[in-house]
Amino acid sequence: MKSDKELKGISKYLSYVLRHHPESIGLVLDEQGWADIDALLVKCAAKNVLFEREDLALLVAQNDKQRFAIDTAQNKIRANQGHSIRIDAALEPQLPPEVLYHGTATRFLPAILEQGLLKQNRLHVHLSHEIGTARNVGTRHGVPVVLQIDAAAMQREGFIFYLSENKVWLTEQVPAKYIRYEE
Ligand code: HQG
Repeated sequence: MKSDKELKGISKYLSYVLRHHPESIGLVLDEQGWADIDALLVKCAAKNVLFEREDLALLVAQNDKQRFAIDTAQNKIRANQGHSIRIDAALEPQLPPEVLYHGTATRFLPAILEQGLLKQNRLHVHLSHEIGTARNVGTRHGVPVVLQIDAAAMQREGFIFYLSENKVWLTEQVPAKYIRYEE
């Protein structure tokens, strides 16, 4: 049985493989981003990242942000969001809350207020329903600042929003006119 620390290390490795670089271990994802669990175990083991099916089940169930999903037949695993590689998670457009939040670092503010929020190397811009979550995301990048997004206006004006399985709001871009922040 793995310790929490070991599971966290495996989780980070799986984020890298399943969101960004499956080819780094010779893994092929299907169009919806699913990886065969048996293949994943073998290919990770070949890179000396050793874990069992049971470790994976525990890691998925306990993951603080529910980053991964295992299919009902228990044969496949995928990252719920955060990809840079093209996958079609088959998400249905959803009506967003009136306001959504995006946490970022203060040093990005000038560029964001000029260009809007861009998805950079991910498939979507990531937005949160809760300020606290957004602040934590911002802290990952430096001195945090939380931007308030007028999601209702965006939706009215034709922007499409998706909700990932782990409740992250996703959209293609956020033009600067929909962004507010407190000094
Ligand atoms: C910034 C974590 C300059 C943007 C989190 C962000 C999230 C701009 C950074 C998920 C910009 C991209 C994603 C512009 C956006 N000029 N900077 N025009 N537009 N940016 O990591 O949203 O723990 O790709 O503000 O919880 O920080 O990995 O995106 O600071 O859900 O599961 O460019 O990652 O989840 O950074 O984080 P990221 P993010 P996990």
